Amino acid sequence: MSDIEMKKILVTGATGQIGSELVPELRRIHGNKNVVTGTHSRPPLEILKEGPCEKVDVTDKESVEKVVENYDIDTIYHMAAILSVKGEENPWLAWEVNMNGTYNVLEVAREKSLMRVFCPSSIAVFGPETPMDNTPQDTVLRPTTMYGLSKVAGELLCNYYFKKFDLDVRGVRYPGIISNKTLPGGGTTDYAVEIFYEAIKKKKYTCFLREDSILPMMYMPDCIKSTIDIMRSDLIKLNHHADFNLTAVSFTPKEISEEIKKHIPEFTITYKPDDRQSIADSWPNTIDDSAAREEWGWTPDYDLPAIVEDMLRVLEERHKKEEI
Ligand code: AKB
Repeated sequence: MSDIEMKKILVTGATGQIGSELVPELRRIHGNKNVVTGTHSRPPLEILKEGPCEKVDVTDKESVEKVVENYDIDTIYHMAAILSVKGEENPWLAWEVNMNGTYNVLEVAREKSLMRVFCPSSIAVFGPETPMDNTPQDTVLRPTTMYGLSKVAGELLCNYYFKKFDLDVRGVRYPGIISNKTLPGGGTTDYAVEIFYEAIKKKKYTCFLREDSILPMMYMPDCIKSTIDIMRSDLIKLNHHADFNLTAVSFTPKEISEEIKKHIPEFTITYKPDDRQSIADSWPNTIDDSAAREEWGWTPDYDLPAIVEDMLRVLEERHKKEEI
């Protein structure tokens, strides 16, 4: 299927950190009216109101079905999920949204013979027994969080739907995503976003992870690029489907703080590790994403200095306008 044939898109979880930047980009490519913002609890940002907005609760299959029917949807980006920290606070909700929500989306896609579905996974699929450095594509998947186990099951389910029902489901294992429009909600990698807001507003930050806690990360423009590129790639070239390793850069809280200090010399950081540290400790340091590079041409554009420079530039402007 060429890009032009992808005409009617539904994005679930569209008001979240990634969804709120993915929708405008998809609308730029496909036209405002062809991309439906599926929102649940958070009200959509103004920009998301430039095209159709519908209430979609992925835990209620009928609510997904209704929008798919009414808008003649052929492609779903299923971004709704409960992340790692929120998932540990409320594992029952994480099960409901991540397991049953994904199952409902896949079932609607199968029943309505949709062309393509994007189901993101995460580095949370890995666990303490996984090799931590240059984590291989195909390796031990024994996570210790509800989020992680729901993502492993989600990947397996998506791959099952591809094999059993010929449903073209694709997905990547996102690392921590750094962005400046919508705050992430309830993740372990959230410190790498919060640190910028605090650096600009207060010139200091207390980090909930240890200074040497290294994690794989990515800037939002790379995240959006990867999401759209994998959906545009040729099915015939894909050996993997819903479980591509993906990364851009790995760094520690100390390293990002030192990079920030190059722009804001008075910035200080202190460390007060909490429960989130054990989640971070169970995730890889660095990721081998060669399968994504080989099968659909993945390459990131932003390294740590480029991320820090751009984040500070954008957030400084927003701070001057009193938006943050
Ligand atoms: C989280 O920290 O839970 C997420 C993720 C890595 O999937 N950002």
